[in-house]
Order: sequence, then structure tokens, then C-alpha cells
Amino acid sequence: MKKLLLFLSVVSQLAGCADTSEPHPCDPLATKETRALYAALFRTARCGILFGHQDDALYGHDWRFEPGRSDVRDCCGDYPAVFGWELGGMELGAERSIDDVPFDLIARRLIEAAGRGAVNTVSWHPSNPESGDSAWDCRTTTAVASILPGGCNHAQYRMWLDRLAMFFASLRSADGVAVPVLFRPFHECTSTGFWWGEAQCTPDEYRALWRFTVGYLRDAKGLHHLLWVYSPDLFRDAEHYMERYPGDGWVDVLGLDAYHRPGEWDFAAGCDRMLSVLQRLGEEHGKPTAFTETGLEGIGIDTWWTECLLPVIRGRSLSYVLVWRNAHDRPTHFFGPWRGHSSESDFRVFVTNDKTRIMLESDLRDIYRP
Ligand code: BMA
Repeated sequence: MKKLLLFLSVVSQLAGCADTSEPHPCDPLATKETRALYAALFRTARCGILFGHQDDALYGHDWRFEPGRSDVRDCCGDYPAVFGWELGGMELGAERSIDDVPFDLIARRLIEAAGRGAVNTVSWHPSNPESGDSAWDCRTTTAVASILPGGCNHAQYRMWLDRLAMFFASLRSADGVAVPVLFRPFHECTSTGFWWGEAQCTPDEYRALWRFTVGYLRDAKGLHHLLWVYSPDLFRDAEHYMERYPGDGWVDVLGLDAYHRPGEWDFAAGCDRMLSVLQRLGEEHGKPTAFTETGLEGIGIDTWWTECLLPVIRGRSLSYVLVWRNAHDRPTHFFGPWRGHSSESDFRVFVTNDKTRIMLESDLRDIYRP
């Protein structure tokens, strides 16, 4: 018996990266490339953790719109495995995002990234539908209710989604195949920073907004290349994390957004606690998990990568970890490495460390191949 158990454990360890059982996304009609990507998120989590960077291919700490350039590649010779992109402003019909990036450039770079075999994830900071001010306008508590079916801004919300749908539909490879995207709307719902935050709407309203959005893009607009990522901010416990959860039929990936803010909370202990809960919830719900946003603004600790980030993700079954953007126009607003920064060499140690495999773009193989 003991021998049999040992044999089975060795076989299952060897099977690790090569497991072929296919998990299904919450969209029953997900395209085969989307299903392949979803399976890859489970598979890669058994081998290592994909490294991601927001807006990496668009601009960096002191440059903007240079084709092929990337702060991550400048530092370690490889692109990130996950590219984050931002759609804020698209809902209003703008041609450029709230970070002043043309949406057609985002589409082009996103398609290129997928063509090289990388993963794409999209965030969205839509303006407050009641006031017309930014996503950060939390003056009212009725914005979410106002865009739900029956609400006074519902027609406007459909128009917003129509614009997003056109963008998503335009994401096609040269041979016409829809490029799968991890869509992460209404993020950080356990914080009070956005008009959809926990002080601004009830759990029922939040869930209704999520489900309407999924249903509209998937069923009304016929988009079947989106995977849906739920990514609360800091949370107290599993109940708090799940309080606004739309349900297993509406979510594909369980995420967490948590920034290192020294003096505000204990990053090491807090991440350890929250990522453990996340891992358990992922197992219980059969979903992959990801550290969907993190970073230390300005990276004031030269060894942040190996001494702060690595210890909290080491040994975890996370599909990816993504650090936020390196603004080209705000010298201290950066979360990723850049050439010449004092944490650059530590970043190289981080991506080559032999304890937890940190995967970059060239570590990915055929993630879209069914
Ligand atoms: C925030 C900041 C903002 C930016 C927004 C959307 O965290 O980086 O400057 O506009 O993300 O990218």
C-alpha cells in the first residue's frame, strides 16, 4: 500500500506541468483558444508564477510609444509573460485612455503580445456614471444602482458596454482568430476608492452589476474570448472576500489587489494571510488564482523583489503576479523595474531565483493552442 501511494505521488508530481484535463471557463461557448488559455493558467501555476506588468509595451519610466521597448525587457532581456492594459475613458467614446494612450495602439500592442505567446489582462477605470467625474468619484452611493436594468443611467451603461464590445471584437490575430483576454472589471470592490466600492453599493447591487456586464458582453454581444477576473482589494477573511462574489458561473479567476504601503499595513504577514485564503478558495471553487495588482510605488527598497515580493508568492499556486505601471510623466509613480533604477539588479535575481520559478514571455509555450 505504502509503495502504491509513493508510486501514485511520483506519477502525479511528474504529471504536474503536463496535466491535460481541461477545466472549463464560465462561458460555455468560450472559444477554443480561450479554453486553452484557461487550461494554461492552471497548468503554469503548477510550474511557476507568470510575471506581469501594466502598460509595459506602451511606455516606461522615461519613454513613451517606442515600438518593441519594455522596461522589463530593458532590465532582464525578456518581456513579461502577462501584459496589463487599461480601458478607462473608452466608455465615453474617447480615442485615448485616461492615461493618454490611444486605444488603437493598445489594441495593436495587445494583439502583438498574444502573437508572441503572452497573456493579456484588461482593467477598466470607468467614470462615475452619475457625475461624469472619474472612477475615483465616490461622492454618491447610487451610481451602481443607476446603471442596473431599470436604473436611470442603464441605457448609458449599455452604450458604454457597446463601446467596450467593439474594442474586444476588434482584437483579432492576422488570421482572424479572436485574441483571448482576462477582463478584470470593477476591481478592488472591498475598498472604498471607486464608485463601485463597498461603501458605495450593496453586495446585491455589485453582483447584479457584474452579472449584467458578463451577460451583456457574452450573450448579447456574442463575445466568447473573455475570461472574467474577480479581484478584491485587502480583505479581512474568506467571508469578506466572498461577500460580493458574483458566483462560480460568472467568474473564472480569483484575484487579489494588494499594494505594499509601508507604515499602513504589514505586507508580509497580510499577504501571507490573504494569499493563503485565496489559495484555499481557489481550490474549493475550482478556479485559478492570481496576484492581480501589487507593487511598492517608487520601489524605495533596493531588494524589494527578492526580500518583499518573492517571500510572499514563493511556493504558492498563483497563475500570475502583476505589478502596476511605470508612468512616463510622473517620476515617482512606478512599480516595475526600469534600467538604471537601484532595484534593477535585484529584479534580475528575482526572475532567475531557483526557489520559485518566475516565468517571462519566452517561458510560455503554446498557451493558445487547443
Ligand atoms: C492608477 C494610477 C493612475 C491611473 C490608473 C489607471 O492606479 O496609476 O494614474 O490613471 O491607475 O491606469
